[in-house]
Amino acid sequence: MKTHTMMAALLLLLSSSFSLTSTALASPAQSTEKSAVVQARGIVNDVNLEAGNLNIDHEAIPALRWPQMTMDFEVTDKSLLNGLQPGQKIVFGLVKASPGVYLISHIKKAK
Ligand SMILES: [Cu+2]
Repeated sequence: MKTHTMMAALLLLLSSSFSLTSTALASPAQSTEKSAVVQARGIVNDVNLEAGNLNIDHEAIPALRWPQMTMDFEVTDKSLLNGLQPGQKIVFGLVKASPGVYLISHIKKAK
């Protein structure tokens, strides 16, 4: 399973080799992001009700410096997955569980 820990390390590596922007990654503004719910959009590929996770093709999430990608997410409550089908467009909220690990805390169907 992909994790954003590796992604973050890669992005850090890339940005520091290109310029001096690595100092921006340690800015105080980062700390306010940690407790916030980050909004994102995507399309459901697969839902696993028993495991409490789903695979999403998500759009880029600038607030987290994540590019567009396909990945698995766990949810904070399995009931969030009720009624979701592959192909469903969703708007969802991410909360930080641990460094580089985000859980989906809410899901809304989108058009
Ligand atoms: Cu991702």
